[in-house]
Amino acid sequence: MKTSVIFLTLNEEASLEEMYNQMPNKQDIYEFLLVDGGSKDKTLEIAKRLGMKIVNQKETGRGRGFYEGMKAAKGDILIFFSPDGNEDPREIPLMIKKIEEGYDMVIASRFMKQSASHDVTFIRRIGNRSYAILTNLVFGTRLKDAVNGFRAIRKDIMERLNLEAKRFDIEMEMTTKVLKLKGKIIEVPTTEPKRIEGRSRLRTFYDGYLIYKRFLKSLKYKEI
Ligand SMILES: Nc1nc2c(ncn2[C@@H]2O[C@H](COP(=O)(O)OP(=O)(O)O)[C@@H](O)[C@H]2O)c(=O)[nH]1
Ligand SMILES: [Mg+2]
Repeated sequence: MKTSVIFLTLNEEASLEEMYNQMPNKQDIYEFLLVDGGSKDKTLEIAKRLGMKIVNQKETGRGRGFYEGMKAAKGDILIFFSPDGNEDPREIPLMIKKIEEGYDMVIASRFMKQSASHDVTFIRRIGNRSYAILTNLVFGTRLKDAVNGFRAIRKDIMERLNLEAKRFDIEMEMTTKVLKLKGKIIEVPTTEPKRIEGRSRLRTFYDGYLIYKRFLKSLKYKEI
């Protein structure tokens, strides 16, 4: 199967190159895409120099970035990766392997026994726990981290999700709708380091509200 790694950026010049360099087994990756939400810094310049394919988002927001990345990607397996320092690219080979074994989506999980996060605050940890509990109650799953953005998914299943989220509710939408389609999800443990530079764009309470709303809406999802 061919793999596309899709970087999501909004002003990540400080960490982009370092994270790209840390990607293991680059020769096994079919393409590196960078979906940009309107960076004003040197992000695009660096991506060009690294030979990545650039997608300038038509619509703003991280959620639309996931969608436009999927549309542009040619691989059978899509890996969504945020190069701000929060994600460890060394998990990618295992994520690819799990898809090749037959899973539809693989979430790099920050909350398994063998996992850790050096980035989530106390409040966000509670929020994240509640998203997993809700998902597990409704679907009978045993997820620990329903919403981490670092994930692999089969392109053919993602194309069936009719994704609508504009912001940080995209991950919840993907998880819920994959489960609605009876897709198989597995988590692999990861350690989340701190962001390298700058600040998170996620607004804890506003985006938390959007995530709950998106979960409820996605529960009604039916494939047409
Ligand atoms: N393409 C795209 N990427 C975005 C957008 N907003 C944020 N990102 C990227 O998404 C990743 C995660 O964002 P961040 O603000 O760190 O959120 P957090 O990691 O959930 O706290 C980073 O790599 C950002 O550059 C957007 O509108 N479009
Ligand atoms: Mg981050």
